[in-house]
Amino acid sequence: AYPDRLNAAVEFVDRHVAEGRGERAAIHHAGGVWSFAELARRIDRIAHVLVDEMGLVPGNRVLLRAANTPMMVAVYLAVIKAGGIVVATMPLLRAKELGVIVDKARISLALVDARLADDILKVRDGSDCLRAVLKFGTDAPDGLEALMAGKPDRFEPVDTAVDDVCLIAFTSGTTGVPKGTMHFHRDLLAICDTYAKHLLRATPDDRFVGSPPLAFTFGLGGLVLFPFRIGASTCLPDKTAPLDLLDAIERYRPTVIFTAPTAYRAMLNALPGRDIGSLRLCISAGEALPKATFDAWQAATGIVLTEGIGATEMLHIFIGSTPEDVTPGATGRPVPGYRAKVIGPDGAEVPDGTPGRLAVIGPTGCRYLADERQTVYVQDGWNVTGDTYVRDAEGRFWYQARSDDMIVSAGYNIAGPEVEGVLLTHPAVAECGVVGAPDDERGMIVKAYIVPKPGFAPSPALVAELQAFVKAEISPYKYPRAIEFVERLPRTETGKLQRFALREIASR
Ligand code: 3SK
Repeated sequence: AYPDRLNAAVEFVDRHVAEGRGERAAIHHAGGVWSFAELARRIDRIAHVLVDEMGLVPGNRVLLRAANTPMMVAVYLAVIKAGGIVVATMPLLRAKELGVIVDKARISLALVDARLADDILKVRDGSDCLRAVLKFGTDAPDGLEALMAGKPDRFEPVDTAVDDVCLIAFTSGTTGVPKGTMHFHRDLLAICDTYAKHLLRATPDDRFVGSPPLAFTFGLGGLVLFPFRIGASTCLPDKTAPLDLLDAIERYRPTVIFTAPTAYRAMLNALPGRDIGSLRLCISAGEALPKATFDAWQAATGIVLTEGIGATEMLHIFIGSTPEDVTPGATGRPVPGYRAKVIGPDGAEVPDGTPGRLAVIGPTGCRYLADERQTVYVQDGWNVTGDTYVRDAEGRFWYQARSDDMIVSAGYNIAGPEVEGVLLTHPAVAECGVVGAPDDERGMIVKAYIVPKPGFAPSPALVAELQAFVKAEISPYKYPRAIEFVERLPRTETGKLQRFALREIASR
């Protein structure tokens, strides 16, 4: 239970300063370290700029656009402290995509890293709601840093209600149609007091690092909210590609890492000679974790990867595991505070062992911004996800596929991710995506798109070898009847495989 009036920014930063922890490290970055006190001063000055110079009033929606930089953290929390609503956007988005978000969320103001300003300036010129764009990370006299210089160090937080919206997180999901999901001040605390408290069990001496963008709630939670809730620190290296993450681990000595299976696989290839001994907790989310990746990481590092499934709609992870309670291949159990069930097409719970749609209920939940998909996604308070799961008799949840990723071939139900998991254990396969391709005889056939590892040239012999490999590992009817070698796979800005894009290609 939280008080009725609460501003989340105060809980994540000011509380540490007020309780004597101001000098503790909050952010390690290429330029040094910001303490909680330093971060608080910056947040307050930015909040003054937002109100005094940009005319922010509580409830205004403010678009943010930056990579994972310390200033991105400061502007995020400043908007919330000033009673605004953050709409953080992925750095990779272009003007067309930003325009959709600006229009849908009725954005009034934007704070953007100067290096990423061009696209949003184009949007402002044609927008009927976006009235000001301010750049940061620049020496320009009209930039945010120059304006901050003349502002006081203290800003009185806006007296928000615990269930005022403070964040609209957009998800293009894996389907490509953006939806805005609204989250309250209390939701930001709730993910820390459920998932992070019970499954991460971090301490103030932990240091967090990872690759998900702060504009993705996976990154916001894992790299800002979870550490800051307990006065721990975060490391924000300039770059977060897998090899940069290895550099960051050697440089900052983090203890907790959040990233996706693809990044663990890429790090594994470059691991020999690197020192990642500071890590004690490795969290894999954003995509289902293939058992092959789990095994390879454990063999190479001795660390058990802990998996979680989350959703932008739920803000963060709602089923997960601890290193002590990992069953390889299973996602885990519902996070304390959440309940989960597997339902059939009629909405009724199916028996354990039967695949069905995953539904979840908890302290955070889906509230779409002006989107009729709300009634499909939320039924009787339960959030019905797009994932097919099986629950076992011990209450563990096992991922099968996105519900629309099940391939029905000659009457067999085949989960694309299962076939991907097998292919990934073959030495020639770096990445792969498995979808259904239309077929006159079987309705659908299993088709694999494969990025080969360096040194493995695509050839009919390699196709035959991979097919035989899958047949030997799992039921032969699941083997990919078609295999195509590609240079890269289509992924969302957050790195998720876009199987819908592969399906489109496969059906041409
Ligand atoms: O898996 C996801 O998509 C996700 C989304 C939001 C927050 C956390 C996670 C893992």
